[in-house]
Amino acid sequence: MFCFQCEQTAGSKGCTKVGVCSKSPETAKMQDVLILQLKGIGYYCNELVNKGEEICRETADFTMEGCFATLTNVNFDNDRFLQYIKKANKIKKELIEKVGNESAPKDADFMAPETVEQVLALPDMPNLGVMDDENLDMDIRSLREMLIYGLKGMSAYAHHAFVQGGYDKEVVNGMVRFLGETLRKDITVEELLNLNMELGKCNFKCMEVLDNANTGNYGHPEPTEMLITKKKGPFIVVSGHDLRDLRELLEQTEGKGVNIYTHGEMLPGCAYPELKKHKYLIGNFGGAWQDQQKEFDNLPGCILMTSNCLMKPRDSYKDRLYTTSVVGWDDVKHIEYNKDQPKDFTEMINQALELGGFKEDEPEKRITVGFGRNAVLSNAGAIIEAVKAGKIRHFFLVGGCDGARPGRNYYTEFAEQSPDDTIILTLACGKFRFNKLDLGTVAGFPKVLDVGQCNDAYGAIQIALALANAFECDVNELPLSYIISWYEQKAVVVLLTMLSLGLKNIYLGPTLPAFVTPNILQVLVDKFGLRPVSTPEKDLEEILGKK
Ligand code: FS2
Ligand code: SF4
Repeated sequence: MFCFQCEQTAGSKGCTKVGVCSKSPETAKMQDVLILQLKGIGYYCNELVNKGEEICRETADFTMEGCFATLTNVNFDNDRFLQYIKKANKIKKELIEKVGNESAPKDADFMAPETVEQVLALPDMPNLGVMDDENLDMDIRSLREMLIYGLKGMSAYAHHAFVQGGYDKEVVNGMVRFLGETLRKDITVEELLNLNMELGKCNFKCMEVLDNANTGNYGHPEPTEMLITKKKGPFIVVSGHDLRDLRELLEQTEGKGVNIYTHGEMLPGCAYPELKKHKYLIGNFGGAWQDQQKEFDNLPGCILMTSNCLMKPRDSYKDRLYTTSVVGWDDVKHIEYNKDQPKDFTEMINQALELGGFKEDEPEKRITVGFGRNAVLSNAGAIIEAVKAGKIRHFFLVGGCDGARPGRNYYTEFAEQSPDDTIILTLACGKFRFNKLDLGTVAGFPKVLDVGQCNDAYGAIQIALALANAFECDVNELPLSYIISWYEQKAVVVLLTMLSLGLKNIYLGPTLPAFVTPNILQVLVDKFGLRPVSTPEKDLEEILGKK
């Protein structure tokens, strides 16, 4: 195996024996084969679009779901990957019959064998995996993989939008075109750079569609004081990003005496009016994803994983863990997706009741969440006044993924050391590094404004664009700096979106992606002023000293 798609990759170079995430070499191979299948499907779908025809909904759904399943910490189940591979063969066959195979690039028509053993026995071949061709220029490989990881990220956002009624043809057409382009052998560095920027723009659209689906279904998040301590009684912990799953579970637990806690990236779910109206959505349990094995150990309740980030389950809670949607782990109960019907959570609800839950209440503690774009921008007037009066000197967007590396203390220290007249906007699971610290208020606002999930990066960018409009300046002239932490591929595509919108001087950490070669890094530094984080002291001085 060879995988270097995420930040915790072995030795900051690549996982070659087994994933640091626990991905086995077998699962890595199943994923590589599926990705090769999807590249071909992308190519043929794009041919269909060029002929003026539409991609059918089933193929679009499958492309997003299959790609999402290969994202870090999502699906580790070889049998599930085999099902995806079989379906990919079927879809591809139909596409070839429709559009022909005359000018297709090599391997676009690759058909995979249909047993796990046969897939695992496939020999090395061009386009299969990252290190498919030892003669490939490393900068081309770097940008090709960046494009593929960006596509994995966008597929996640698209999937979340699709299941909530936010379907968009522009996003689907972009997805298949970019997938098909990764098969081209004559591609140049410049073309690949442009494709990555085009993907960033396409993802902005995708995130807009997702934002509309979320706010259209559940209303705009509103500032909400959320419980972060345990309450007595049976419970279910809901993790991941899928708000539709949260809603369906809330509807099915109505009147049953089961408390619902959000976990990880589901935390902002507590701030949507149509979700928080369910009074037994009582709070958030635990911290970021990398703490789950410790926090779920012997948990007297059930856990539902609706998307990333899933870690190898311990035996002490495996029997009360449930996956759904794209998520999968061998021998863990899986709740199927029903297209037009709600999912059936009965078994999990009954198990939660049997387990009995927490024995007593913990002393109460709350934090404030729910500063989505609407909540922040409805205060735009007061914010602008406070900036003009010198009460707010600077904004930092400290957002992105959390992870296990010790260097991630940078983000806690950055928040602690940021001066008292600065405000931190945050989103995604990186916020767990500082969202429970009492950092007080600035000009009447909480110092830390929680914009939401990584899925809400669209909202954060809208806030920046609206402020630039209000101050009548370029977005890069705002008193706003971006301090981004990355871990998986959604962060890759959000970064591409930010770059494609012209946002400059982004600080990226805790380490730079292993898939970015020194030459490509230099391009990103020269063109966009992208820079690695150093120490909070130095970076704060560099940012604020300049102002
Ligand atoms: Fe965090 Fe994990 Fe949000 Fe990422 S819960 S690192 O996949 O999606 O952010
Ligand atoms: Fe390694 Fe990350 Fe790939 Fe897992 S996803 S195998 S940890 S690079």
